[in-house]
Amino acid sequence: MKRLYLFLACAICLANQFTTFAQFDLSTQRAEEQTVNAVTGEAQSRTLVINPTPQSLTINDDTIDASAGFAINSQLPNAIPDFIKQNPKGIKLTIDFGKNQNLKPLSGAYSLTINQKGISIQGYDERGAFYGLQTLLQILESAPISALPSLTISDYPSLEHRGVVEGFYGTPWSHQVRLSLIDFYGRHKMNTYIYGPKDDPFHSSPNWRLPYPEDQAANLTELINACKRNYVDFVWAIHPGKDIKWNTEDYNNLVKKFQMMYDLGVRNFAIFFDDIEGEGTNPNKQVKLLNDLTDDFVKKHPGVAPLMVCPTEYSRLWLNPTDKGANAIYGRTLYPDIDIMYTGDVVCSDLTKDTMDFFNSLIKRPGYYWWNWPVTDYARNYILQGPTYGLDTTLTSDDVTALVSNPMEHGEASKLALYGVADYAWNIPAFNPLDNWERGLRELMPECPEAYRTFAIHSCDTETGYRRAESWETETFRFTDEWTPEQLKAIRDEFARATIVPNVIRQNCSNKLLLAELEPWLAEFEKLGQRGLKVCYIMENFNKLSDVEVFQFYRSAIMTAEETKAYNAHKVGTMKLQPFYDNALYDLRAALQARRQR
Ligand code: 14T
Repeated sequence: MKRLYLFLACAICLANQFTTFAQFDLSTQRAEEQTVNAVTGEAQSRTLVINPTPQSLTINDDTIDASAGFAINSQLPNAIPDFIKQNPKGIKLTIDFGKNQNLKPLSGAYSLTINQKGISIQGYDERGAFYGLQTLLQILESAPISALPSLTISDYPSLEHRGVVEGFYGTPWSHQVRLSLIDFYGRHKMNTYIYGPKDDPFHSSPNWRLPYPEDQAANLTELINACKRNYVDFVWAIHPGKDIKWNTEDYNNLVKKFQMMYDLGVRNFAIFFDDIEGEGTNPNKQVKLLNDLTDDFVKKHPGVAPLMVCPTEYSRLWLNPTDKGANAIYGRTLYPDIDIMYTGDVVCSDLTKDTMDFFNSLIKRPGYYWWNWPVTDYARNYILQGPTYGLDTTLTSDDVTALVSNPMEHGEASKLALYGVADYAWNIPAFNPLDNWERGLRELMPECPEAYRTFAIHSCDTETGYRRAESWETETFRFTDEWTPEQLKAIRDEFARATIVPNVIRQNCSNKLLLAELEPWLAEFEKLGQRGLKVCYIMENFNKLSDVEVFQFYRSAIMTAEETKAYNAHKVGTMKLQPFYDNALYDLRAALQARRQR
């Protein structure tokens, strides 16, 4: 609970207002007005759907008939998916890497050409060839096989590291969901999965010193292999700061744990010093630990990447901005190839140029952005299905070296947000939040994207913390306002849809894991639709109904104590729909009383 209060206070108040936790006062902070920025961008119509959006795509007039299959010559070690029909006499499909001099010298860069001579994928590296294949697979899904567009794509990532940090409090993802997410990362050219669930006791206290039990170790090995297949760096993070002692014994404990993880296949390591107090927060000790580990462990183990760190002062809210501050100490003394994570001006913040300039000047390198969205560990009664936005499209890799998103404990339901994270981090200048969201809805629920959209547009905001636009197509009004029958019809229709779409989703969505995660909120959405329809009916017919009739309908529209409790546990429509209902009830009651007194 303490954590929750701290979070709310942190997220709501302005940067630099406080220097220590002790000064937070939730009650005053909550009263502050929180700004809700509108979603930017707009839906585009396009024939090909490729996510992330390629940096350069030229579509020619002619088409290629590949219905006979492909004569494949691939240098990739992994098998080409079965649905690509092989035929030695078919269209030539060449996949190669490491030879094309014209590609950007960036891991993951590739070119893809489709023309009368066949299909050619050239990767800058193996990952690039894999990404070229992912693009081709998406083209094959969105174009008819007998008329593939002749085209040229030249593509590369905006940011070096793109992906996810499983870094939330709450139930860690299941093994099955993690595996499904790792395939999703590969498909959308995300190359980073940082494993750091706060509630894995072998990641944090009390058990960070101990080996994983055998079954969990076996699962981790499976995740590492899934990451390899998808060209994703599996980063194993440790969170030792709650009870670490700065002595030789604990240093050796850390080295021993790293060795155990190395033996399981880990080649990327991070140390998280967030959310701790006491001894562990000492920045000089933290730096010495990271530098020593680099010398004693990283450099002595072939294939291990430079370490990464999440500092204790990971947000501008409570960092010391002076020369003596922890981040300035990091900047001066931490080995320059160690990446330093940052959550921005507050704990859950927009990513802007100013945000990064400020941090980078302290740490003397481009920061590694930890985006606390769509994480809901501070507001677990919401499910976030809104557009990915709040990311500055003028940033480059000189400003920020990575974007990793900290998602919800609902892994499947986080994919919609990650669809946007992947798009932004790959191609920053082209990022179009609303268009990405429209495409994401189709990708994640192809069976009933419209129904998913109706649910999603009313499931975006958390009311506290990081505010997000919600229900932006819905216009609400008070019963006491001047309103037109058209206005009433529009909102009544929306409530009617809310009563219907949960069943459409239940009956059509083939991703049963996603459905199970959404279900508690679908149920509440359905009930919100039903009570919304009731108040609309009374509003519409108020003058025609007798006092007794109004009273009866009014009573039937009221939420029982149990209904309120259930709604509060799984909230939807908090920005427009539920307030419309609440206000309508309030106004109708007052109007009925006034009418009776006349
Ligand atoms: F490491 C960090 F970058 C970070 O964000 N740490 C935690 C993270 O595990 C959590 O998921 C996230 C969202 O709630 O925020 C951080 O947790 C907090 C944040 C607070 F402001 C814990 C206590 C706080 F007071």
